[in-house]
Amino acid sequence: MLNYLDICPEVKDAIDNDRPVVALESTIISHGMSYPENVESAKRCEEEIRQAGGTPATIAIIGGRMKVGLTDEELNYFGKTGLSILKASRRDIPMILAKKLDGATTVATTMMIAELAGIKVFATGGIGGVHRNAQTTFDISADLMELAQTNVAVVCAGAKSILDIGLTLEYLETHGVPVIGYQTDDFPAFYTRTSGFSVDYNGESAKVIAEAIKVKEHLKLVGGMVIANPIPEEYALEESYINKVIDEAVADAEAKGIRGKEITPFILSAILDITEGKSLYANKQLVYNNARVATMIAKELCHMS
Ligand code: PSU
Ligand code: MN
Repeated sequence: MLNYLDICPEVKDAIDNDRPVVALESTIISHGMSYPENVESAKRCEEEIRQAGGTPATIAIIGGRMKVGLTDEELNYFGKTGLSILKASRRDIPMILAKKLDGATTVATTMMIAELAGIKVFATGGIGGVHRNAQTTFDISADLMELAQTNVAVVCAGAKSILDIGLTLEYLETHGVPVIGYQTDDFPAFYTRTSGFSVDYNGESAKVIAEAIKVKEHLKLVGGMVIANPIPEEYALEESYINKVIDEAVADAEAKGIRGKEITPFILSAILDITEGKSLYANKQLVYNNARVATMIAKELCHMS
């Protein structure tokens, strides 16, 4: 296994000495934003984690190696190469590694690689989920299966309403994945602080969330955890406005017959186009906020046995 995994010295040192480490994904860099904004925002995420007292570990696949912690050069390469890097979900790993290709890790593969490296907390924007009309398309993100089997806590701003949020929460319940709100009773919908659905539990502090992660570990309960951290009020978008934009983007994908792994990136970029940057600003701010909360949780975890 270690033969495919490169953990950068700074991250390795932090893991070995039980200092807080937070994983970050790379699909958001190569498929979620364009260059050079994607690199700037990836660096700012790392900076937020450092300032909060943690070590960032951006995860990606480069030349068939699973990288945990990227150099500035690697991050730049990833941002510049952008969309021509393969979006790598769990099923893509064997061929990408065998062919020594590059891969942008989704929530699913970032969790998988974080677990291999011994990292317990991961910050991202939004998780994938059950798509609208999954009854007929069967389109359910591999992120959810990963949450069912991989022991990493994912701090996110909920899920975008490009998905069927109700069905996504049902799926997580079936698979025994705890869904915890960070200082909220509502499950957030990425751009907005509420979605009309509740979370199972309100985690009032990073400490109580870290305690829940520890309990899970002690009892050997397999699987991840969703920590839903709402976008800060000042950056939230107006609900009726963004919902209309999302409906339009989903309809566009349907009309063009977009399928499979292309759907999520297509809809995300359609939203960016329609909102002319407004959604991008909110997106960045909520990821920084998730990076800060993830670091607080990772710090608490380090103090527990
Ligand atoms: N949802 C977002 N932003 C994202 C993604 C999803 O709001 O950037 C990305 C993440 O990397 C996520 C992936 O893991 O898309 C899910 O893709 P799919 O639906 O094809 O599983
Ligand atoms: Mn899908």
